[in-house]
Amino acid sequence: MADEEDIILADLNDEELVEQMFDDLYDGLKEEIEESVNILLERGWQPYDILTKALVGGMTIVGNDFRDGILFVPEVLLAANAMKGGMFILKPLLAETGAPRVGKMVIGTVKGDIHDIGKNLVGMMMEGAGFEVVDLGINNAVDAYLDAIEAEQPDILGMSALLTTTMPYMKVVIDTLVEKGIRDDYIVLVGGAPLNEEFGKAIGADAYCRDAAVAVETAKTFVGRKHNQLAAG
Ligand code: B1M
Repeated sequence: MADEEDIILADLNDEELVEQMFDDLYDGLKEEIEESVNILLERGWQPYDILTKALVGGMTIVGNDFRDGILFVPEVLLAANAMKGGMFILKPLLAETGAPRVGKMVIGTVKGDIHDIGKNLVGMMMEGAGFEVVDLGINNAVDAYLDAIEAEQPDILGMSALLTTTMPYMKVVIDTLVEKGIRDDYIVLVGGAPLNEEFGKAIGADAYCRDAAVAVETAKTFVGRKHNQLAAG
């Protein structure tokens, strides 16, 4: 059997290459991931398919082994870094639809939480769908969201949380919007692996988005509705 160094990525068929990408992501091999992304692009793969089938698919395996105590934080950081390398190549391609701006979103990961891969993916897909996206990064306290929505006047406020300990902070932000009497000025969308629809409803968000594709569809629906209401009013 060929050892790792003997593998020529371009010689693998699509299925083998995606399998190899799962392994390379697992091993945090950023350059190999970048090369494979470029190979799949050259073979005519859609950027969205590379993202979901190869990169997110590989990250799911990493996530499961992290959960089961097989991988630890340093390895997962390397895997995340490799994934970001791939996403960096895909980002301009996903955003390249040339669609007119359909709305604006401010998005950030909540206070205490430094997970940003899912949020970045949502931002990329939203940009690809024609939204203007203002990304606040990670670890955002309520004031960061308030300052950004005041300065940017977005249609949508998006929040991401990956920890069961940080997801309740979304309610702190929404409650503050209510206190200030500005809750209904924004469409509030929330997402992240530990959330669900029930949680979204319970904290007063407009919708919970299971993944980036759902986030785009939900955003379009709500922004369309808002524009119709404005036109009717
Ligand atoms: Co963390 N971590 N992590 N981690 N990490 C999880 C979340 C965990 C589930 C792993 C596990 O145990 N199985 C677990 C949480 C358990 C829990 O809360 N119940 C966990 C833990 C415990 C921790 C630490 C506490 C570990 C430690 O230090 N002991 C620590 C916390 C640090 C902190 O935040 N304060 C920690 C650290 C890290 C790393 C730094 C090593 C790294 C983050 C690197 C980075 O993001 N730059 C990391 C990673 C990578 C993960 C896993 C493995 C993968 C997350 C990911 O990127 N998924 C994760 C396991 C898992 O989720 N299975 C885990 C891929 C991404 C595309 O999916 O983020 O779900 P996701 O995003 C999706 C949807 O959720 C949705 O769309 C996205 C795209 O489809 N979505 C939105 C997300 N945000 C949205 C916002 C929206 C809409 C949709 O707004 C409109």
